[in-house]
Amino acid sequence: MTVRTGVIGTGVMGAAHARWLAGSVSGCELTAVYDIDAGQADSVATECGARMFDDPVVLIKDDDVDAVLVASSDATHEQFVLACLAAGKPVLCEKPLAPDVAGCERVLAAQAEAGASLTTVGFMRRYDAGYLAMRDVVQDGSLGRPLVLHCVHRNASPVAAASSTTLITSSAVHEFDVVHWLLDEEIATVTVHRSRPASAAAGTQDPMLLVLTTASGAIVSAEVFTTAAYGYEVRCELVAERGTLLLDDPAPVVLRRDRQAGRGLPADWIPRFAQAYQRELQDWIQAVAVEGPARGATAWDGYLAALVSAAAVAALETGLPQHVRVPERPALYR
Ligand code: ISE
Repeated sequence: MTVRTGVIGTGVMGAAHARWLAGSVSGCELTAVYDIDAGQADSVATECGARMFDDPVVLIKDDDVDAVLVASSDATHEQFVLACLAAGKPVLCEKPLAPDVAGCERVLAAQAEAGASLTTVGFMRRYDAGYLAMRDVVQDGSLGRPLVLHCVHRNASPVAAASSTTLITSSAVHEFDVVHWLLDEEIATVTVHRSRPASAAAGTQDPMLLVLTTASGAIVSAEVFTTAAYGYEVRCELVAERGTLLLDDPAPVVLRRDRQAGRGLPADWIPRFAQAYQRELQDWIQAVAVEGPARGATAWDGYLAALVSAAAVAALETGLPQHVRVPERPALYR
């Protein structure tokens, strides 16, 4: 079966997804695109040979669309995921599933009603070779119990009109999912420490340092710095009982010139995670084709990340540690 896909939101991320679905992912075809900016949608539609829609809900219901990728602005994710669930269509939603906990709860309820796990959340780091290698070592237990995790998340510049809250719900949220997925446990508490803001921070709390503890007692430091100027960089180091694991910048080539040695850094996350994104898309398409459960992050994972985001926003506002209260997972919720 060829999966006919539609993309809602063709900004930087959505356009990249559209190109991959049209060009490098097998077993699928890009048939439809929509963007609030019709010119943007039109140019992606023309480039990728897809139909441009002027109504996202019409796109979702269209007979030539089997599955939908949502990459519109964060605040609109929930409404489009709900429309996909109402139409009984699988949906890959870019992170966050919704910026707030209530939105994720509505998605979980709609999915339970649909009676199928139709939602995948785009936490692409789960498909990155480096993070996967780290997870293998954590799982084989050879290093003993994880004790400390240090995460660094730096952007050259923030994506759109960023606020301190969106630095948490849109950027730090990757770290929340990584901690949960890598250590296979839930985050129990969050504290947010403020540095003095960078000159380019434009009124936001940038950088910030989040300290998390996990249910089993590991501790995590996560630096989020989105106006780092020099380039995009994600690092992660695990300290365990019998050794450490370091996910460093993966650029394979070291350039030596003028008495200096150095590795290039990408301008943003797309080159850094291009392979991971394409693996994520391939995996999703395969799951849709066989009507199997989605294998990436689930709606429940998106909900867990939103619970931590909400606690982090409260921690930032109050300056106090916050507990993350995770309710019992109802059997139907994935
Ligand atoms: C952006 O939306 C992403 O998804 C990137 O992966 C992340 O690194 C960046 O901070 C976000 O703003």
